[in-house]
Amino acid sequence: MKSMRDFIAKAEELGVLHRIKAEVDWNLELSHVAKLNEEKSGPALLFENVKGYNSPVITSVCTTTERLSLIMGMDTKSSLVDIMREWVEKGKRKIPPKYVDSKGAPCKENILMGDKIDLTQFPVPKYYPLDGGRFFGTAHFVLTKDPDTGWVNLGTYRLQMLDKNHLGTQFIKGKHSDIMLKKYQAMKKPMPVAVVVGCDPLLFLMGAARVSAFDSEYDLAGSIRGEGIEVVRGETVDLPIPATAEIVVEGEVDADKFMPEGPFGEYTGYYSGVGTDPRNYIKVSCITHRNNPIFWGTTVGRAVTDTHMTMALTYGATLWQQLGDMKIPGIKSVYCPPEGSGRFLAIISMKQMYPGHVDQVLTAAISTEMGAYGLKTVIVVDEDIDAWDIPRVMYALSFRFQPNRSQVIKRGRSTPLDPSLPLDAREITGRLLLDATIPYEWKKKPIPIELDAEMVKRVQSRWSEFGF
Ligand SMILES: Cc1cc2nc3c(=O)[nH]c(=O)nc-3n(C[C@H](O)[C@H](O)[C@H](O)COP(=O)(O)O)c2cc1C
Ligand SMILES: [Mn+2]
Repeated sequence: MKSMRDFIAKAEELGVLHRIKAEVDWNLELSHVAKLNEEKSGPALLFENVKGYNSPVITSVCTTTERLSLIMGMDTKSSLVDIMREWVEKGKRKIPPKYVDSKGAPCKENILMGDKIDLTQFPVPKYYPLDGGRFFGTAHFVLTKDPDTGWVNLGTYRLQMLDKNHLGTQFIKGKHSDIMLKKYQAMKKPMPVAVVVGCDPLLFLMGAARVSAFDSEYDLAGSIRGEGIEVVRGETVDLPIPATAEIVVEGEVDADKFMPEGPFGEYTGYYSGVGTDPRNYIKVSCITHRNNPIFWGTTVGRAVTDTHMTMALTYGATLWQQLGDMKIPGIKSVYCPPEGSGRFLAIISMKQMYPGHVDQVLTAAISTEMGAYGLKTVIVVDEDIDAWDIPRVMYALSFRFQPNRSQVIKRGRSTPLDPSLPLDAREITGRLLLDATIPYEWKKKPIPIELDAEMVKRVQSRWSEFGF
């Protein structure tokens, strides 16, 4: 799979893509169709007739594990944990992107500069009634380059369409684009960026993943695909752009310039703030797009829908990957439930091998790049329980967890989107570390009740005699 068009063809073959031919308004109607469809785990939607526009919009691409597996190139019966395991395995090597001839690259079919730049030519949705405007960037990523090392980053940070050549950004403090922007600021230079909307869907997953600092998400994507992602240079920025991208917006961000942005109906199920906030913005220098470009959006908003399934995979997989990078033995599985958008709650199943091993895993989890930012609760269970098996996790919290002994509260960096904190004090969060295991060092452990194996066999052989 190399492009959004490849995804559409495969999803259609599988019967998990639905084309909507009726006219739909970009203003609330489109997002509401998508959201209601996603609440029922419905198909990907291709809106072919958006009011006032000639080009289509796709939504609901990542809503089900079936489609996430399709994107990952896996058996479509795979579970979220299977997909994460594959991600972690593939993440052990890196395949960098490869430059291809930009002549004939689909993303260069139309090149618009100067007066021709007009973001409103695309059917950009307005998602929720109280949103500050239309959001150009939801299922997209922003490409930036570290001015010192050349590290290329892909990050999904919402983008509001402010007018025909400005996009409002929200690079949360400490995100990789923010780290890079501060370097450009110190050099008194604007930061070149490229925004990609519509592409191989794997690249959007990469944008939404907490891949560690200094690592390029492109290299992981290449490893998952088994070959380098094909890229071309931008027209006005020296950044590697996926050759098959549907829409590319090039421009620059000046760290010292601001425009009002927001609010937006975020994945927490609440608005990101009240009213607008002054934020940095992208000043557009060039737009390139394919013929009949496919605009891509995700509905964000209240869980569980498309964005939450995306983040359950991308945040869960990167937490697992980063624990792996620490080379801690015994980690069996990691699960970050989509109900918490994959980012506030993590469950880790492990085989204990020495005293204090659970404490090591609990504190390691909140020290990873993923966990150090906003993760609020970590639960560790023994290896006989799968991290994703919520009823068994509840069992462990009831029968193995002991608040007297195994509950630790720490402090750490929060997301400004966390609605459990007051709007004006969202920098720091508490973290709860729950050890729901049977202590390794106990000489006498609780004796589990087992059924008598012979009796089970006998009863099973007589089962029908009992009138079942
Ligand atoms: C739909 C969607 C919207 C997001 N919006 C933002 C945003 O506005 N700002 C932000 O900092 N992160 C946002 N995120 C989370 C980032 O994509 C995520 O933290 C990612 O790791 C950022 O890339 P980086 O680690 O390379 O900085 C969003 C994620 C998704 C899936
Ligand atoms: Mn990154």
